[in-house]
Amino acid sequence: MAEEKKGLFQRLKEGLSKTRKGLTDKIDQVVIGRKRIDEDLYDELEEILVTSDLGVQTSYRLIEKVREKLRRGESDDAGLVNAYLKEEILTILKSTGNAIDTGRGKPFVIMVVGVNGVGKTTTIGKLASKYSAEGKSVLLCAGDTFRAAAIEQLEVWGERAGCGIIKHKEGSDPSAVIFDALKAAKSRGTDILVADTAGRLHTKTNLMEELKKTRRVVERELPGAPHEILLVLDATTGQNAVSQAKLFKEAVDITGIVLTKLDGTAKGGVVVSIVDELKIPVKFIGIGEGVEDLRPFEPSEFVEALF
Ligand SMILES: Nc1nc2c(ncn2[C@@H]2O[C@H](COP(=O)(O)OP(=O)(O)OP(=O)(O)O)[C@@H](O)[C@H]2O)c(=O)[nH]1
Ligand SMILES: [Mg+2]
Repeated sequence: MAEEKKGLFQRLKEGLSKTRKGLTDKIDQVVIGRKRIDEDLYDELEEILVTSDLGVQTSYRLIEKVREKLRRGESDDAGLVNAYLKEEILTILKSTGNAIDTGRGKPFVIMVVGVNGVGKTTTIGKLASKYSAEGKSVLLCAGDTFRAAAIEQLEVWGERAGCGIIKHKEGSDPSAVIFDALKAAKSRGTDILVADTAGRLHTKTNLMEELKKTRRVVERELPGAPHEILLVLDATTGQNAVSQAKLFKEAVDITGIVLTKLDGTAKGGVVVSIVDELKIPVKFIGIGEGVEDLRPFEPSEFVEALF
């Protein structure tokens, strides 16, 4: 068990290596060998944070906190900067709850939304495998009726996870598919229903209306559902992820975020920015394309892997 845990942490560290190079390695470079703390140091730090996509506001707040702590300690040991930053980042990340309690409903309904290509279907596949492996019965809903390929893609993930799928033909109304999926989940006694949706630009009003409609159908057919509406964000898009989160929150009141592709970017700092600015919890992170590359977001583990 300890071995396995170490292996998973190693994977997380590897997945976050680009972010670490962009953030903590650079911080080390400006801190190490510096005898005194001066304004230049703070300026350089702020620039590193902003370029790692922590956002201007969050970066500023973090620097002010570090400054305050150093002042209070009356220390001018630059080596403390790293430790203080780590503490402050952890405080931000711990400020929201991250766990998903799937026991809150049966079927427990998770809707997965987001713009095109962020990793929605892949995340659903990974989730299905995770929950199946935990011994729960899972049903998938092929709510992306926009392309035939989207339905097939979800079927492949469903087979891999050994779970069922409810689908209609390409081009049909997504609300009708979710209606059928809910009915099937209820009659089969399914534990968890995960619904895919078509990728849509957060700025396209008609598509956001369609999403609202799908959500309303779920609410009407199963009071208390959807229990989670997860917004998938691609970490490589940096600060644009923050504006996507704002608009999806307004439209369907998302309950959490899955941040994917953290393995491919030095801009993973966007996690901190999202939690700090929007107070929306990050529930999972994606650190690769494989089925095992979805991790529950655990603030301490994340910060340990980063620093
Ligand atoms: N490196 C990496 N790639 C990922 C991750 N998650 C998803 N991908 C890749 O991102 C691409 C798009 O994934 P999809 O799951 O099809 O994205 P989607 O949001 O369903 O896309 P649409 O349905 O077209 O809107 C695929 O090539 C995935 O393998 C991740 O965490 N890391
Ligand atoms: Mg998809």
